[in-house]
Amino acid sequence: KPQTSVSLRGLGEAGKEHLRLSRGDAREATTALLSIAGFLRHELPIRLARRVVELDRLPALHEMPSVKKVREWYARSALEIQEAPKPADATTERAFAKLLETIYERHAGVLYTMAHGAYELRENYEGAFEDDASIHSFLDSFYTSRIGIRMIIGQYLALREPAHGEDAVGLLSTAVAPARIAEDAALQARHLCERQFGVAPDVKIEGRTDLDFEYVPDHAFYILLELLKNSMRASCEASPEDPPAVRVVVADGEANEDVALKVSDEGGGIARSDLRRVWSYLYTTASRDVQARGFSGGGSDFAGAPLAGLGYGLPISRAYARYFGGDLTLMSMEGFGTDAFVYLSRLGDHDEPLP
Ligand code: W6P
Repeated sequence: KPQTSVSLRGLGEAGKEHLRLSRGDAREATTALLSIAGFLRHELPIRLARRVVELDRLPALHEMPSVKKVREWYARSALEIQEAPKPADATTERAFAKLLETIYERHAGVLYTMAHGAYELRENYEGAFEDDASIHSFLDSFYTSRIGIRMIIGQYLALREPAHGEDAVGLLSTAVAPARIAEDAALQARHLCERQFGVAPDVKIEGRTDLDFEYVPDHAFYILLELLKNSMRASCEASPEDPPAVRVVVADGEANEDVALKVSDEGGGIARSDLRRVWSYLYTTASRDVQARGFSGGGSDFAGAPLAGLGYGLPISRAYARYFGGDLTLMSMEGFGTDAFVYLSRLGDHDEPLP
């Protein structure tokens, strides 16, 4: 069956409608939730089942024990949602939300487990698939799909909870201030950096520091934290005594298309021929020990990861930016430093990409 796209605008409008109705009487609020729950009960088994089919068709990777485990999670979740009683009143709606909470948790470790699957692939095939374009494009679509699934489940579950502040619409916020998010991410990145290197570079935030727009703050935070961690690591490795400051510039054009962010470091840059590896899910610089354990932690995608993870942070950050129609690119000057450009779409009417 075909999947149905949602857009930032669509999510925002449905969410605001629900908030408006929940200020009225409880019956109307339930009606709004029932319509979202009904959409999810129809949509999620389709999205999940498609991933099962794709996982089954993958060369080599589908035999890895970790990948089989992930396949089983997807299959089981698809069936559980399909077999769940149709949300038709407050009681069945509550039960449906409980089920989705369980499923959201079950899939929390998908990235870690798939990264472990890539490690198993390397162990078994000695890098034979490192440049396999079909595996790369599969993983890109698979993680993009996962972002979409978690966005629509997360938005529904968040709408059922008391709002986090007056700008919140579920997981969305009508006033995401990139400069504030960059400040928060810089604080966390500096903390991680100090733990690893004993020092951390300053972060200077410039440009449209007053700007805010409707977006998903968690996504913006994930991307900025990832970029700042990379820049700080490079800066500390280039100059361990006195790492040069990292600069964040916030820009917003006349066309109102995107909010653009630039994260610049003077960490010595990367060779043009190494850029390819930065976007790879199969190539990693992490130690075998880190790989065998998988990512430390687990749980939320948005919790702080160590500075040297499994190398998934950048491609996943790009998938987050692209999910609502934005993008992420890197430009580097080897011998000097690296600029990362993030475009966050503010049009809101881009339909989510559905692999
Ligand atoms: C580097 C390598 C890198 C990747 C992503 C963002 C910033 C940087 N800086 O040296």
